[in-house]
Amino acid sequence: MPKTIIISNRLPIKVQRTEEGLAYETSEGGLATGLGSIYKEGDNIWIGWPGTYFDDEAEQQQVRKDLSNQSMRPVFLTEAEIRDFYEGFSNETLWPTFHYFTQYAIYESEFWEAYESVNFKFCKAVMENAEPGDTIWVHDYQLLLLPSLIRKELPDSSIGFFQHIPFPSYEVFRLLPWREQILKGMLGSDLIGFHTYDDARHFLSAVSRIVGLNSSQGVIDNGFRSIMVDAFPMGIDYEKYASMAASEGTIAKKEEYRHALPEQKIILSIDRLDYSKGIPQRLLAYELFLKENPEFHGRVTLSMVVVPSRDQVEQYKELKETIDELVGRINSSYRTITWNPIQYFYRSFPLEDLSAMYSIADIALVTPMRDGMNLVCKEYIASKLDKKGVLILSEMAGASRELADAVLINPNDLGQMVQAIRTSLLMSEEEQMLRMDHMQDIVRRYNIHHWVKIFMNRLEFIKMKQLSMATE
Ligand code: GDG
Repeated sequence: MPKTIIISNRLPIKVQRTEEGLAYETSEGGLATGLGSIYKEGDNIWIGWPGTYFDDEAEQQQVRKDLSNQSMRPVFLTEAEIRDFYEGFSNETLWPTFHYFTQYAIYESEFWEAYESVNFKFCKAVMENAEPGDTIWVHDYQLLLLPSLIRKELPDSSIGFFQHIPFPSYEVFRLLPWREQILKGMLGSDLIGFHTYDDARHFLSAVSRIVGLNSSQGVIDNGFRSIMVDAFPMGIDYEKYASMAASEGTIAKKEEYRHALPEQKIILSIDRLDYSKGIPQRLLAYELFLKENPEFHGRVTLSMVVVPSRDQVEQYKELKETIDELVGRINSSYRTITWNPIQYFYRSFPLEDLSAMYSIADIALVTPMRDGMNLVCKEYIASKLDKKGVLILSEMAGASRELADAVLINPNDLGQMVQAIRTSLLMSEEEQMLRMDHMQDIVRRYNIHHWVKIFMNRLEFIKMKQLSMATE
């Protein structure tokens, strides 16, 4: 019986060593939720790294055994692989290049060699589990070479690939010394998905100019197979966020927050620590807003959550310092005995707290310099049960293509961000509700389950078409 294999760098679970032994924490992320209905079914499996370094054979065996009961197969990475493949090529070469931060990109042949060898390692793990006829879905920029490695071993398998981060324009992509190998790696797929049409268009243009393969209506013919390239904007588990916002726990937390911030307009900002998210620019815009709008002093609070991420990498350490300094400067310049312009948290929160923050916020300020999609803004929309609240959203987030009723801004335009904050604070409730209603329709309809379904259906359609052409 053919099965489906999901592969991503990280498994939807985190394994940790504790004093009592190994502890398993399941991921609540959107991808894990959306694909949960697939990988837990029948013989289907999910292959990936469990997120912790294990060198002890007995410990690895234990992890293997524990995870196999949950339809997961671990790929163990060595310390050198974590450093060169994950922190190195994935996060210091591909991540900055694909987010247009080319000044941060490191082109290091040792990183590339590690990237190739870890992609081989993943391929080996796939081969230990796959059979002809299986459907394989590879995720994200850490595994760009994997589709063609699997194709060599299993020529007739059905392979889908989805990239969660942007695909840059040809002019930026071509800076990578390994651009051709990367594209050829991806072209092992039958279906290649991105969040937006622009990403898909950039990919097709890079394939045409670097590999010399042209496309017609998103389909590339490599002489052996047709490869379809399209946009599949990812959604969230809408019902989860909507029902959590109505839960007793969230309502109690919301009251607690309201009590702590009486009569304040709350502007919410939530991101992982990352230069792509535009956090310093957002702070500068808020500072300028306070300077130009003294009538709002004492009446507005920026509640800013920055979730620690990749803090071993130099640029992230520097970014953290920049944010700390800006928050310090703004708070010390404007605070009063009874008011703090910014509530700054450098940590992550349980989902219930997040839900209360989404529900209570008058404005969500989501202003990345680049973002594949951005799920935070969709979670905010789903949490707004009374439809009151405004979303300020960067044009550079994939989500802006769907959410035309947000107040859209260019994150490089400080003046426009300042104006957007003012407009949103003064927006009538009627207009807020009208805009929110439209956005909720979209986010509810194009949810994570819809996303998984249309991607898998398209992959199946392509395979059927290939089979029917082969028998003609
Ligand atoms: C990549 C792409 C694309 C945040 N703080 C806390 C917390 N979160 C959760 C949010 C949200 C997730 O983290 C962040 O998702 P994003 O989509 O905003 O951003 P990335 O992590 O950069 O994700 C992105 C995504 O992949 C999917 O394809 O949209 O463009 O960069 O779900 O809720 N969760 C908890 N506590 C926190 O403090 N529990």
